[in-house]
Amino acid sequence: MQEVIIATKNTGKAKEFSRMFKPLGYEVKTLLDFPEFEDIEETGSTFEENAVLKAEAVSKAFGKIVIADDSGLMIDALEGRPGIYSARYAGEAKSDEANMQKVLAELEGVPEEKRTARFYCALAVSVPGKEAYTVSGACEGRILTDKRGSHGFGYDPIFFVTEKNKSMAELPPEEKSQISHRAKALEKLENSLGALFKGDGANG
Ligand code: ITT
Repeated sequence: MQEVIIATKNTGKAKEFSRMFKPLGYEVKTLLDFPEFEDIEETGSTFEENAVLKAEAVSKAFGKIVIADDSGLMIDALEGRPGIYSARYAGEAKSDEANMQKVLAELEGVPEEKRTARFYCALAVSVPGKEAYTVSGACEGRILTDKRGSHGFGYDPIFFVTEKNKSMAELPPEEKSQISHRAKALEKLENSLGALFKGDGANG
């Protein structure tokens, strides 16, 4: 199997990428396989900029093709927050539970029709010596008033997926991997993957 490196230390993302890349014939390696690799500062002001920063830092260090994911939750009633700050919304500790409680508290008293939100994912591809490029995907829904379901990670238990009529955390992993913001972004890369990795002996 061909190997693809994803520049992430997030275990939830790592699992989802492994699942999504398998049928495409790729084995996923992430920064969890290289724990000594230092955290990359996300200093960009958009998901796309941050994804490029992560992909380029890792592809430069390894000399290989690298894909990075920058993603988050955008809530209309909060003017798009937490957005690019989703991972650390309630503080540096990156606690999913604290992040969800903060969102639920901020939306207290906001009626259902005004709780609209979307997950957004930007994927950046960096090929050594070339300029990185990005694709993106989104998944529409609304914020629940309580947590539901036990699958997934991050804000999944409080995100109601309109097209599935279930919370994201109520969806089994194989279903989330078909409809998520991450899946939609990856779909846009699928056609170019073959050409991208062709002849890239260093990655295989
Ligand atoms: P890496 O930078 O190492 O990939 P990270 O968790 O810091 O890990 P981001 O900066 O892209 O990654 O932040 C993404 C956050 O957005 C993540 O921690 C979750 O809180 C949220 N998020 C993204 N995708 C999600 C999903 O599919 N389900 C639930 N929450 C998600």
